[in-house]
Amino acid sequence: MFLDEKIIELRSGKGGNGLCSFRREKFVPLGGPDGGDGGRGGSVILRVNEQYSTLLDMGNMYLYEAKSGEDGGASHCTGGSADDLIVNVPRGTLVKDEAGHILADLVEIGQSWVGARGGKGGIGNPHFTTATHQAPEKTIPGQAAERRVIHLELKLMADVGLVGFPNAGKSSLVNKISSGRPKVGDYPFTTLEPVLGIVQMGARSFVVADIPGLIEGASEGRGLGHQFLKHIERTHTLLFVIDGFEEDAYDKFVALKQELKAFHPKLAEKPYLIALNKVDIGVEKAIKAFSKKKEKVIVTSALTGEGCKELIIALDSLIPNKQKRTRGWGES
Ligand SMILES: Nc1nc2c(ncn2[C@@H]2O[C@H](COP(=O)(O)OP(=O)(O)OP(=O)(O)O)[C@@H](O)[C@H]2O)c(=O)[nH]1
Ligand SMILES: [Mg+2]
Repeated sequence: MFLDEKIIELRSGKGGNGLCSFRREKFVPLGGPDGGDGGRGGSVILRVNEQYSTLLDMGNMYLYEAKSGEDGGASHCTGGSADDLIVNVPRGTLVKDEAGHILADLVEIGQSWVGARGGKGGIGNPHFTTATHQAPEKTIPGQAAERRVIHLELKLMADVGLVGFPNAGKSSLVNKISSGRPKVGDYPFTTLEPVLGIVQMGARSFVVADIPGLIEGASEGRGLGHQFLKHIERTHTLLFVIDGFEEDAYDKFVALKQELKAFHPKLAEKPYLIALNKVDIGVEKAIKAFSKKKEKVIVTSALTGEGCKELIIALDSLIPNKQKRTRGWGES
């Protein structure tokens, strides 16, 4: 499952205390009570921000803490209230408590949810004055702060699905260009289930899905990859990862396309890019073979990072903006 997750702690501000105070003035023998009320503590509010597309956009802060309200002052001075702290989250964020109960499902742009409510301000002693009790010393302290640890979840739809034969370097590339950390191994079928990674490009991000290697006959159920072809059905763009060191690199590409088409003709119609990987060990023959067929390739090395930036830019330009913004809810 493509799930982006994050745990954060919210702490609201405590309310300011009400003050017990009496007016003291020269020549006024008995000043009345004049303690001010406390100010309100700040709340911590989660709000959907359309600029955010993944939880990664929130940065890596764990504790979100609003300020406390100020205590009341003498001469009926009410303490200042603290500002609410707004925590921006991407659209589609599901909020759960530590036990896994759903607290909020933030699906609309601008939708907000008070995660930790600021404490109410306390009450100063003048409020307790009665006909028979003119000099009360009673006050009410500010309300305590709230603290809550929450789990944020965002269902992601991968924008880019990586397809390739085993050992082509799909997982290595995902490690290099995204936040995903799939296992890499020098043997086929290292990747046994899809791994998601978020690629950050300036203020924007998109999601890549590493899937297990396909083999010929995958569309009929051979190997592992076929179970995951359905995942790439939902992705917008495909990235063919080809081991450029292999003699038959171009044939491998044709075979992959064939498998996709056999699984579902629509898969073969998706926009795609080709990463000719392992340039560090020589891919000249493969480059020639692809250019002969007028197939544009991006030459990469997941080992040295060569071509990876170019690959990110090219992938990003293929993903329409709409997809970037509407990702994250509805679909699972
Ligand atoms: N020289 C070189 N080796 C690479 C490169 N990319 C990957 N490799 C190596 O190729 C082997 C396979 O890499 P993986 O990333 O696990 O390949 P994969 O496509 O994910 O393989 P499966 O999960 O089995 O389908 C590993 O030994 C990597 O270190 C590259 O650009 N250059
Ligand atoms: Mg792999």
